[in-house]
Amino acid sequence: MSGNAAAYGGGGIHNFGSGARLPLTNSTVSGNAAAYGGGGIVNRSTDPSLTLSRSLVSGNTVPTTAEVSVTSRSSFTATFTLLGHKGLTTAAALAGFTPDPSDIVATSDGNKPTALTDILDTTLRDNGGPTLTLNLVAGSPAIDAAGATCGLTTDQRGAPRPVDGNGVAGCDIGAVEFGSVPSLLALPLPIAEGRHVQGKSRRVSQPKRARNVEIKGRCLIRRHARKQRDEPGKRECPGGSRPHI
Ligand SMILES: [Ca+2]
Repeated sequence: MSGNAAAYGGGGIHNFGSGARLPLTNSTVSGNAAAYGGGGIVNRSTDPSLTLSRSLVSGNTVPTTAEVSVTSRSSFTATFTLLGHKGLTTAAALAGFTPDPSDIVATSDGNKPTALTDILDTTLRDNGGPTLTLNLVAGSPAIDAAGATCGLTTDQRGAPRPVDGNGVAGCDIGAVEFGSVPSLLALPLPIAEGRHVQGKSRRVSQPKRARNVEIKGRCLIRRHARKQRDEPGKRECPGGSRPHI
């Protein structure tokens, strides 16, 4: 999730109100902006629930409150998630919740202060796969930090995960498995007279012409569906000529 802007709060995600249930797993939220709270994520009002797992939320901007903003009556948890960067204090990155011990808090006073550019490449690029992605960079604390058994076999690009990125095999935090290469099956293939739909191809059918319609010269002849083919039909010609039976 990147490049979005909100006139109020929640530049990337605004999870609002009773019944809002958002589990966000192995996702990257970066490069979003909001005018008020939650440059990356806001979770607010009564009884919304947002569960972050193995996700990366860093590099989102907001002039007030925090990059991730959670109000008191909402439910919010984050595990194996990377939050913030060294350019922010924890207070400027997180508001309304306490990070889990499994989280990486990359803020200046967090448990692993790290510059934003040492966490990920902040430019959406073609890193393989069907969509642009925000890749990690070498040495990122997100590499191999989501646990050895993340329950996934591929990343957003269709590249295998987990792969070893730092000597200790494990899934990476976020949408991209660093150093992994998408298989050819995950690449969009140009299909003649077809349309690519999320990694699969689907033939686009031609418009069907009604069986009781015939084109004669420049005129369209419509027959009643129950009438025989050789009976006269309603003739419609271009140029405003009056149809006749
Ligand atoms: Ca890895």
